[in-house]
Amino acid sequence: QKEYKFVVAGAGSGGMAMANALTRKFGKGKVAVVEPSELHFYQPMWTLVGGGIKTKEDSSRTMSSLMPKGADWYKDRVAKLDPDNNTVSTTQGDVLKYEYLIVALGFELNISSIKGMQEALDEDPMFCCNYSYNYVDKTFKAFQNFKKGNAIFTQPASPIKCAGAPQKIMYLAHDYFRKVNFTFLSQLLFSFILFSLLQFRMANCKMQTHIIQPRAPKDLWGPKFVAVLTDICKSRDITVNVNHNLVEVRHDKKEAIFKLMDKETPEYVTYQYEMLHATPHMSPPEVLKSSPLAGPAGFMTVNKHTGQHTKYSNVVGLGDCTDIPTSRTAAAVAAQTGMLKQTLAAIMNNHDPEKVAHYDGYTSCPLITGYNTCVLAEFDFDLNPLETFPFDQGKERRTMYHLKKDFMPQLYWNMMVKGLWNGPGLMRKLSHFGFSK
Ligand code: FAD
Ligand code: UQ1
Repeated sequence: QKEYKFVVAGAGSGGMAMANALTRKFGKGKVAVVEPSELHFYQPMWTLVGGGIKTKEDSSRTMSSLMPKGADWYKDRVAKLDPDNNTVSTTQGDVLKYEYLIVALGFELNISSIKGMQEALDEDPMFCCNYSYNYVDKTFKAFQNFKKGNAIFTQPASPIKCAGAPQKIMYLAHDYFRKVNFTFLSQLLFSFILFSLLQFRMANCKMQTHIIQPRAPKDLWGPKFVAVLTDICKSRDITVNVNHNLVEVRHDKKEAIFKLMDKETPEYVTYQYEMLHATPHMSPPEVLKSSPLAGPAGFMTVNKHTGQHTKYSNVVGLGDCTDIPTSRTAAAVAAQTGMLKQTLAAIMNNHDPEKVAHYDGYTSCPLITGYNTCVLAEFDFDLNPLETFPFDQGKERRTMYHLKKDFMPQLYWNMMVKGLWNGPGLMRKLSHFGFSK
């Protein structure tokens, strides 16, 4: 058994930022990081990889190049979280004792929840998914090989990371097909199968109460940004079908089977697809779901303003695996690293974290709407816009496209993973001369 001041579980966006910040502050030998992956991914780039704007190699760095030198990296999986004994065990049998635990285990993809999805990913060139590094480069090839028929983009009936990503790739596809300008364009039925979580919540309360935060699309972005997206869909040939949940793919027949969510008795509808971009269900990894840190829905239960665990006071969490009720993004994670720095300082000094940290739910989704346009949605827990820039961000803008494509990766690799970026709160205040939340 080894003893550390801090153990960080998972070194994705949140864990790597915290590991670097804590090692810088507390020095060598104080921080242990448990992370099995050889590569660290800048996942927000995968939309651009899918659109053929970046390569997938652009989105990754070796984990070792980002890991703080003074931290001990256990290149292994967390096998057990035991907060009653302040230990984390790894698959290979290391037992790490901690004073403080930082949990940032993210979301894993549940591809098997859609029957036939794995086979389709492996065997059908026109079936793609930007959510996986292994398959993200299939998407642009599918764009190029698309001739005519339905291009379908799905969103599941459960919380996902970056809820905008399934739409962003649809806008890119639409823009790409439009630019290629085939004569079949007039016959093209472009279906966007967007599941209405609001109705899902009503239909579903009875049977799936384990989903604690099923948010309606209009709950996802707030009214301002939903209005913008609705107009964009209307003004292009995009059909929005709600209440459909993808349950099966028969790629040999090019069929996608959807369950209709607003029916009392199960009803299914089959769509023929030429190209299908599917977004699978996601959830925190099993090791977290089955631990005492998780609530009934499988998420780690934390105070939404401080990130402190609701029961274990020396355990904090951030990012996708927590039950913080905001849209799950790297932008939210950035703001949450600021929150956790304050929370940990308070806990270590026996102060009440709630008096020091007050995360407002800041999250952001740069909604790519075409090959040179983007709407930068930013909002808080109550879906009030929290816009960084002093102009109306509800418009499609080229500047925001370049912010997403050129500036964000630099910000991520040079600041965020190093634990030096706590989100744009300060920028927002400065650009609004202090007249912003
Ligand atoms: P992650 O970064 O996913 O890290 C989790 C880490 O835990 C991983 O390194 C994993 O290997 C590790 N892990 C898992 N299991 C174990 C285990 N048992 N033991 C140890 N380690 C383990 N966000 C934005 O802000 N803007 C965007 O435009 C945007 N677009 C996106 C587009 C796509 C296609 C995707 C997939 C995501 C996008 N995101 C975007 C979301 C963003 O990437 C995530 O919200 C963010 O990375 C979450 O950070 P995290 O630290 O919680 O989890
Ligand atoms: C952000 O901070 C962030 O994390 C690094 C992102 O993830 C890639 C984002 O997409 C956005 C929009 C932000 C917010 C930052 C600014 C400057 C608006």
